[in-house]
Amino acid sequence: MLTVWDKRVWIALELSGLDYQYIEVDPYKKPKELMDVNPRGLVPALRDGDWGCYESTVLMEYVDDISQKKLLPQNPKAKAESRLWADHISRNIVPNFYRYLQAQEADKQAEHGREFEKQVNILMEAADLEGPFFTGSQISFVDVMVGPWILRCPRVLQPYRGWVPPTKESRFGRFIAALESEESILKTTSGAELYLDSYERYAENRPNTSQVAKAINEGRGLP
Ligand SMILES: N[C@@H](CCC(=O)N[C@@H](CS)C(=O)NCC(=O)O)C(=O)O
Repeated sequence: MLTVWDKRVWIALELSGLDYQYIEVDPYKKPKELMDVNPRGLVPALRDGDWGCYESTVLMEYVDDISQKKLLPQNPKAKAESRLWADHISRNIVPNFYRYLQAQEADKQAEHGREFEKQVNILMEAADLEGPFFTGSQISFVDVMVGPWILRCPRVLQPYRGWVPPTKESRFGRFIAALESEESILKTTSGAELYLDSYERYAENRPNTSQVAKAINEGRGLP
């Protein structure tokens, strides 16, 4: 039985058809069950029997390795490209999401908002033209890597930062609609109130919020 903490790996497991259990933990409180698997105290973390591991991309690839239903393309070149875009998400999209949300001055919010939009557009320009998902009509690795962050645009960035949704017909608009109607994503998405509540501390850039908030405030990437 696999035990998982956090969204992206949860979606991957949901799509894999493997037997698993999801455990909701508050990563800010660093419960022992999380620390036992990840001494850094961050989610995602996963336990498989008496073995445990952590780091989003590592776990996403582990789930793909042990699953019959693959999220990564099997062609080595296409697989490398998916990994390349997963790296873009971790390196550019996610940190800019936090920079945009944690910025307190209007000019900084505008600047980081533009940067976030630019990084999302770079991903969209690399996507299959028809889509609606990144590599075509089916959800795959890159969609799961970025999906939870895209869902946070209308749920978190719009109320807190005035993020403006794209038109429905645009490539990004069609991508959002596809993610919003994908069963594995819907099943793992919390209600609107919980999003607002969880991200309020970031939107106000409260001191001692988290390791993530601290790293962003210090101009570093994600921990
Ligand atoms: N490099 C790590 C970063 C993980 C990460 O930032 N996790 C956040 C939630 S999305 C967390 O656990 N935050 C708690 C904290 O910052 O103290 C990964 O990709 O797995």
